Amino acid sequence: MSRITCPVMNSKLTTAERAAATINDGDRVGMSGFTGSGYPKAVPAALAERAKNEGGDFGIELLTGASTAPELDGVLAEAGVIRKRLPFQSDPALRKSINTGHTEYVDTHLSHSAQQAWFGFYGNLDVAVVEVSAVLPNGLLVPSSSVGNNKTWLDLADKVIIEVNDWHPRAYEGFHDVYYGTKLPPERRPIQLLDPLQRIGDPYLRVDPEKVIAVVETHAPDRNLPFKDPDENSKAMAEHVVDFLRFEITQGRLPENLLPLQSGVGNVANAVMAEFAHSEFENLTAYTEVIQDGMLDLIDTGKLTAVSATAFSLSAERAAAFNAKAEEYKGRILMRTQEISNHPEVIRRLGIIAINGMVEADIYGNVNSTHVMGSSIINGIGGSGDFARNAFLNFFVSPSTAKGGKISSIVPFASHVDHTEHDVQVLVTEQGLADLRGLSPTARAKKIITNCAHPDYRDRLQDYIDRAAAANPNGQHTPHLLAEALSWHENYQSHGHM
Ligand code: 0RQ
Repeated sequence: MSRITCPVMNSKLTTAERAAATINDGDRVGMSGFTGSGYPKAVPAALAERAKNEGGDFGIELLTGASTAPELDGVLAEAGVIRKRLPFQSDPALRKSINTGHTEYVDTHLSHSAQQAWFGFYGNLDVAVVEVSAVLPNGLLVPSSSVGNNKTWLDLADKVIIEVNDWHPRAYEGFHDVYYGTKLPPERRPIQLLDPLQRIGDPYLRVDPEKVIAVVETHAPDRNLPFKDPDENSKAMAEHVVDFLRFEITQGRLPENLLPLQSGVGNVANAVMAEFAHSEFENLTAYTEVIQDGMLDLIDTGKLTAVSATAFSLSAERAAAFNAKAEEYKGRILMRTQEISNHPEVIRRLGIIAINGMVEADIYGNVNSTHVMGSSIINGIGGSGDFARNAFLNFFVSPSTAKGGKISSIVPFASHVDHTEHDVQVLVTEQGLADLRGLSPTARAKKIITNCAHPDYRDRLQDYIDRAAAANPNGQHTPHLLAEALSWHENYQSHGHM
């Protein structure tokens, strides 16, 4: 049976090529998609093809929810179409386009992107291209595997293109909660969300049918990247996190079933979730952005009773299993817009435990989540800042070394700072865990070097700090040797090791 049961929307059915032809050079386009799910699968490829055929320097500004997939960011970046992009991305072709200076990349916090569009900070939105799983007889849209910024793009865009993908289970109806109460300051009101599964919005996205210029049918899976099986390092990090949470319970600082969890993207974050499965914790909840395999496993074993998120990011195997029995997860998963899933007010109120990956941290606790050697972007800050700064408790996790030990993830000075020393509470490597709460910079440095740095780099870090302290009699608060602070990175660039 067709997924489009609205006569008006049915009358707009067309091909991806015709839909793509309505997008103009220079347009600002908001597309759906968050961590490889719920992105349009056909129109971006048709647009890339059209740009290639036309030649010249056809280009658009592209806004999404977060990272997408080869069928969106990949094809458009390879065709050289993306002039400007925001917010989070993780596609290799797009990363290259950004790092070689072809694409301008604006790495905003994920909770900021919708509101900044509403504030008018990005200019007019010309087109929205949004994937949904069904269109109801009254024209309401059933979202698919991510909600992201879709509500905002549909509301703000002058023209709308809808992709209806019947690969998604029809049972998605009832999984979503789209908040329509957002107003601009000074009209804003408190967001009355007191529990991860509490509904505060509608199950559907709305769209003005007058604005819909094309509807395209697709049948194509989400990106569905495989996860690495947790290695020894990620298991060790996961154990440190879980042990620490146990300790916090004994100290009366956390309840037995913890507080709602947020887990970031990547293999390490997924491994931490897997570790919870082997733990004694029960009745856990999550208020997060992304549901990866590890979190779905926790729901299956009954350890996790409620999850609020904005997107799935599953392996192909797990996505197939979910799609086959989606109905059974209803009532335990609620998918929200990213302005709500990542809302500082809600994160602060619920008291989230945030666990995110990092690239490097410095001895004083500044964290780099995004850049290699200060210059080349990997993915982006994503939601890590939204969650970390407003969390009850935050963890940043990374192996203590990268590139076969040639890089230390603990450095004298972070080559790029996403999370300042003021925001970072607990650092974790396979070596151990440094609880930085309530510590001065020099006390933090001692803990980070002793507990987190790899033994191969510990003495050199200590030597750095000792010499920095000796050289700065009136700079004992955060002693640095400015000429040497980034010398480890320089060493790597010149000699191939830190
Ligand atoms: O590169 O694959 O080429 O070897 O960085 O590193 O160890 O596989 O870690 O998959 O957990 O990702 C920070 C990138 C970690 C991720 C980051 C190299 C390393 C490898 C990946 P290779 P791992 P993970 C909410 C949360 C920001 C967004 C965020 C991330 C690659 O967690 O993007 O937190 N975070 N969002 O070799 C040079 C170092 C390095 C290094 C690692 N010190 N120097 N390269 N690498 N450390 C979700 C969303 O926002 C959507």
